[in-house]
Amino acid sequence: MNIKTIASSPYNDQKPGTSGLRKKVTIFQQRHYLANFVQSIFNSLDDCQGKCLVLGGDGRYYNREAIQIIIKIAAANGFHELIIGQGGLLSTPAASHLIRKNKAYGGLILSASHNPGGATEDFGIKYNISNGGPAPEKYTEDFFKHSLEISEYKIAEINDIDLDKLADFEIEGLKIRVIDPVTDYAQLMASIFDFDLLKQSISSNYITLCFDAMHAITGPYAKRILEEMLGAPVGTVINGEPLEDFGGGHPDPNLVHAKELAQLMFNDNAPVFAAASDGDGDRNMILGANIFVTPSDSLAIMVANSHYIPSFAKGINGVARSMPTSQAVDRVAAAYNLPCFETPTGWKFFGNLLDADKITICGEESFGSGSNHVREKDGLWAVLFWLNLIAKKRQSVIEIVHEHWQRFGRDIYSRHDYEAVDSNVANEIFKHLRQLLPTLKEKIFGDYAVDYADEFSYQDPIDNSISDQQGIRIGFKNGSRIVFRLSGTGTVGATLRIYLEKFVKDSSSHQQKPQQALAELIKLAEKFSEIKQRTGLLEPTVIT
Ligand code: VG1
Ligand code: CO
Repeated sequence: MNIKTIASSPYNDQKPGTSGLRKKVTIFQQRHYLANFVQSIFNSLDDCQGKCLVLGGDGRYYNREAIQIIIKIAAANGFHELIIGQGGLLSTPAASHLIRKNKAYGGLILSASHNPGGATEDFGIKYNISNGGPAPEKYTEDFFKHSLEISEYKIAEINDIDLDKLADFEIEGLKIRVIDPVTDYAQLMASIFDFDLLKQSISSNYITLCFDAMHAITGPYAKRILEEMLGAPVGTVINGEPLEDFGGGHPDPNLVHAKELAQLMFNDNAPVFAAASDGDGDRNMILGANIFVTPSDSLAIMVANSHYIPSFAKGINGVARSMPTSQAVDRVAAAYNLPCFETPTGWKFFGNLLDADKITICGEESFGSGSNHVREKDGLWAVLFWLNLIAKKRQSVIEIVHEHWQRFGRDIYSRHDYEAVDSNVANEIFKHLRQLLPTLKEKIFGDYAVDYADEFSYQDPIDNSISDQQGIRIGFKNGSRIVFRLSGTGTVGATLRIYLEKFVKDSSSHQQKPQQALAELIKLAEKFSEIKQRTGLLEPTVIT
């Protein structure tokens, strides 16, 4: 194989965020930009000689071009085998599974997840390690370091490969397998859930459903699993064709961006169940007739009912949630005597706990949940979990949720995002909050007496690594919390997130509307952070 060495010089902005490197497509299209980053990853890893790499993405604009470039750089760096999803497609959880199943060295996943796609929108790339999970911080810091020092990259002089034909072939000693992106993942799902019961429940119309793939990666997965394997009527999956620009939409499954689905579910003719997933298939939004299940509640409910799912029937080891996720799951863990871990935002922090069998199920408030079956959050897994629960418990979504609140109380929850804020203003807001923290101790604001006010720092219980500055927390004696964080996935300016949570034990107050129930906390959040005042924004950009 002929290998060329191309001289290059560093870009200074290739620092991976919460989930890989995300930038505008136009940034990735700069000369040698993608090649530099990929070479930096390979330089940082131990020897790539003779190793296997999984490769695929969510199909967004620039996916195909990027894959062809990466194939050539991987070949030049000595990889011996490449496993690529047909059409260049792989959902994030499916890629994680393929890495594990094939004992690959790692994988490159091309996606900017829930960010919009298209020529002027976002692209992203993420490296996953051999456990199938996102590279932990010690890796991503090293990728960045290498990217600042890069002076050349290696590229093989081979032709573009045909990504559309399923095939196994060899190019001068390099094995390439273009595989069906869905088959292995679908088999994995069938091994976790009770597919016979689901088939019966769907064919008897006990469960009627709608799944919105938002023109992103889960279309082919959901069609195969829900329609072909489980027998749901054709048309159950809407927006099922992956498009390079996601049909102009924002592939973020929440009530704002999956509006069509929300309207369907708050209607007299609503089906029993509806769900949506994001750009790369790792998020989920769960809806029942006349109810939206917050992701934090969904996590708690899944844990509380996990024994109904065949693969968890023998029990689970423990649970984890990201820090800003509501404490609903903590209540379940306490009742079931399960260890419960609080990690920083981002799936990479669950990897060690899952590998060490400390936890079995984990999740985030940002529409993400998953288990030890892969090392990523998994949108369709959560959907199948809920369908399995409905079928087994013979209860509707609303009944399951209300029963849960009756038993454990309700953590009323909302997140307010302020997007595209000037980065200097955002940094000033955090500086101001840090200064405020020591003055808040023991202060009382109406019904809210401050219990603690700090900046979250995490020490990984397995490798003892420390991650500082993971969000500012103000906890109150009544269990309520306000958390402030800066997003690590945006591509324009800074995104400020405020997470609001109020615990209500008494079931007579469970039916409150979140924004009303949280009104006092929303006011306090502004009083502490001065976000509206300092940014000039009158309202959050997105409320979920
Ligand atoms: C957001 C979410 C976080 C999630 C991350 C990746 O990060 O808050 O919980 O893990 O996106 O999700 P941030 O830093 O913007 O708050 V996704 O579906 O990329 O893959
Ligand atoms: Co995602």
